[in-house]
Amino acid sequence: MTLHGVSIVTTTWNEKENIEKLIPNIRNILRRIDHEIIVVDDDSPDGTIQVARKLADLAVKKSREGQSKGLLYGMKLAKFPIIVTIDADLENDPRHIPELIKKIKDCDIIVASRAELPRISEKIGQRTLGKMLGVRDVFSNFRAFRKETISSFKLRGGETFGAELLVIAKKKGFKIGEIVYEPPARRDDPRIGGKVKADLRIIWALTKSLIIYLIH
Ligand SMILES: Nc1nc2c(ncn2[C@@H]2O[C@H](COP(=O)(O)OP(=O)(O)OP(=O)(O)O)[C@@H](O)[C@H]2O)c(=O)[nH]1
Ligand SMILES: [Mg+2]
Repeated sequence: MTLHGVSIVTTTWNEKENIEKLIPNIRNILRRIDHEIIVVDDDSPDGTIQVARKLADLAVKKSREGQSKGLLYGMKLAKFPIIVTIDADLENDPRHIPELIKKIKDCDIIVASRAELPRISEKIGQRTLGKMLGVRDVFSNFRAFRKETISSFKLRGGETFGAELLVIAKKKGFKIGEIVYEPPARRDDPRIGGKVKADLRIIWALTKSLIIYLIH
């Protein structure tokens, strides 16, 4: 089956400077592929939306609901049969997008997993939920989806940094594949909040995702 065209979805919270670099970079990598770029911004105080409106094909501003809900919101707006989700903060290198597009031909969802997970909470995620789902990086939101999977996603767990989407995918019997890439060095401190807080938020997200996986 030929899958023609790709919708790139990114969510933003104060990413004005980053999307100025990211969007032209994505367009360059996808210059021979039909594509659209969708930015879902939760009304960032730095004015990300103004930059997004200039550079993206579709820029949506809405109230703050977190990354997972933003991703799903953007994916529902996508017009092409393949959807790639990517973080806006330059931690996901768009040069891996062609590989994601290639691999989605044999799967429903492909996760671009980081070879090394920097946080202890992410490592715990790998050894628990990751084992159950068959991917090493359950919190990587650098992923490709077939568009027809999107209507199956209904988020109930609150913010799970994308893990709940994979849990639902597994429950629905979608075929989940993976590519593994060497990530750039992680910044010392999380972009939002401190290190301990970041770990605790991820552990909480993991707990909720495991409960959804085991109970529902
Ligand atoms: N729309 C929206 N996007 C968000 C929100 N929080 C984070 N994001 C975006 O989601 C992506 C990942 O967020 P990060 O804060 O970088 O999360 P992370 O990569 O796990 O953590 P860091 O180590 O700090 O980079 C980025 O593109 C953010 O701008 C939010 O509340 N709403
Ligand atoms: Mg980040």
